[in-house]
Amino acid sequence: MEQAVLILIKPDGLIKSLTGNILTRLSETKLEIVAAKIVRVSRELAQEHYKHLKEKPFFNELVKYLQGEIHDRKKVLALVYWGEDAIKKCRELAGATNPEEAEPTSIRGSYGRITTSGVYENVIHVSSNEPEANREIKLWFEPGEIIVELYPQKELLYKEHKVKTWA
Ligand code: FUP
Repeated sequence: MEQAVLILIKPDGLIKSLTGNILTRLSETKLEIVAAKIVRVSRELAQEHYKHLKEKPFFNELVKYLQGEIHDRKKVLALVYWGEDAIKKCRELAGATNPEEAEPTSIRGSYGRITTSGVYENVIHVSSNEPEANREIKLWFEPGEIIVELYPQKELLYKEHKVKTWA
């Protein structure tokens, strides 16, 4: 079954210069990259992304982590991969959520760590299932930023809507 998956290379992945290694590992899947961008993560975006963990004691730390406040690297690399069994393939490569339980050769097993405050810094996010991938991809990307039509779209005519253009 062909499906899409959201991948985030989180601030710890970026500050540790792991982007190349992670993309190389992901290329083993032979999936197609259909969207990619660097994002400055707002508090609202981080909270919405991790809303299923809102009640957890580590939620605030987790939001700060995704925003890059812990690593002084305030950005993440967001990508959408597309193809056969994309979620399963990428989650296998990523490894378990807890870096200590992750397969040592997986991305999180190789590069993740647990901080003294107990947050898993696991360098990469991978959507956990199709409904979550759908929700997350729509949260992080606009339709025009993805080169294929993953989900139904509509066109709206915005009047007097301020946009930035090159001067
Ligand atoms: P995953 O789908 O593997 O990203 O796992 P979750 O959505 O359950 O967790 C999201 C993030 O919360 C993880 F990347 C790390 C963090 N987390 C912790 O820090 N401690 C926990 O006990 C569980 C998750």
